[in-house]
Amino acid sequence: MSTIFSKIINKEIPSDMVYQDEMVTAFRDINPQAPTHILIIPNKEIPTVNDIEADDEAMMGRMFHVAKKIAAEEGIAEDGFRLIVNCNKHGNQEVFHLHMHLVGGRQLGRMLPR
Ligand code: DGP
Repeated sequence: MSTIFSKIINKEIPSDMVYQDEMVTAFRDINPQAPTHILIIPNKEIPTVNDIEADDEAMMGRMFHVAKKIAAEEGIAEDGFRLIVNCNKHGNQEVFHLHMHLVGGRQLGRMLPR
């Protein structure tokens, strides 16, 4: 079940791509919630966290390592940032291709309302 993110990976539709390798792709969110808002996604079509398998562990590590590198490039590493992965309905996931939000560049609020 492909989503619009597969078209972004394959460059069939335009995006503000900041990184791509054989495992992951990163591009700026179309609706940024902060000065830096980048999505880091596997090139493999994995709908949700629930669908991650043991063979995906290297790719998941790559997602975190790329997040770290992009945060440094964006100049937000020292001040800090947030990594978010939403899953299914209660997590308000909208696009069913696994993605990690890298959000920063301003003081963020509490992660969850009390
Ligand atoms: P989530 O709620 O975690 O599923 O977040 C999905 C994010 O994907 C949301 O912040 C907006 C972003 N998004 C959706 N469609 C596109 C698109 O076509 N291009 C880009 N760059 N971002 C998109």
